[in-house]
Amino acid sequence: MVLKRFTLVPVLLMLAGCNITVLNPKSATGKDQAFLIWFSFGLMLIVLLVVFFLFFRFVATYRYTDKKANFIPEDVHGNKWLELTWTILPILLLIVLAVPTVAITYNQSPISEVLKKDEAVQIEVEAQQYQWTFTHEGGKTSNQALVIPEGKTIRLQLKSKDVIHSFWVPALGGKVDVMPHKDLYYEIKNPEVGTYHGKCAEYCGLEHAKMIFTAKVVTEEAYEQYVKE
Ligand SMILES: [Cu+2]
Repeated sequence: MVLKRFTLVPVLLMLAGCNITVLNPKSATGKDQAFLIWFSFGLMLIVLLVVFFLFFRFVATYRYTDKKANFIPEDVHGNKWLELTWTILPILLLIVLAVPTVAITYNQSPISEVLKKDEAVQIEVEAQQYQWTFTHEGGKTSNQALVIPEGKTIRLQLKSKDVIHSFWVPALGGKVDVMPHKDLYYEIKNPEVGTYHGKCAEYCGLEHAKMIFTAKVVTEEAYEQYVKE
């Protein structure tokens, strides 16, 4: 027990250095994901509090004392209401958790075909060992930076030249597997101006760690200019 308490210290110190951008989202897509994290965390916290409350109450109420040395509890055969409670409550909790999870997951899942024409800004993202190539509208390409306009729906056409990679910009959205022989379209909605880190989130070979890039969200005018340059 003592050992456990002390091993926790370096772990907490390590976490203190983490910049958890997933919890500081800068796009509608990222915000939905962060909402799911906090929502499930909140539900878990409620369960945890109830369990701990009951645990300590029972420990306090039913602890052994000299007075109870010869106490033999009454035999009971189940309790219909208690059993119904601990069956129905978890089912309700799971339903409450499932509704937003399914809605957001379906809403964000990548699609293999775009059927409708819309206003989305389309950018081709090609992954290969060990770099990304972003082809913006009008044919402008870059290996270092994905440049996108703020406040729009950005539709990324994800392609892989070789193995499975995973596209991830923690502050904006992802992770989405990038598959060879199968293009996927993934949308990032309503990004906010800023420069964010992007990476490959699927181990893809010896130099996988070098598969990083920057995602720059710029104003619409700056984007128009970047594409024309
Ligand atoms: Cu990769």
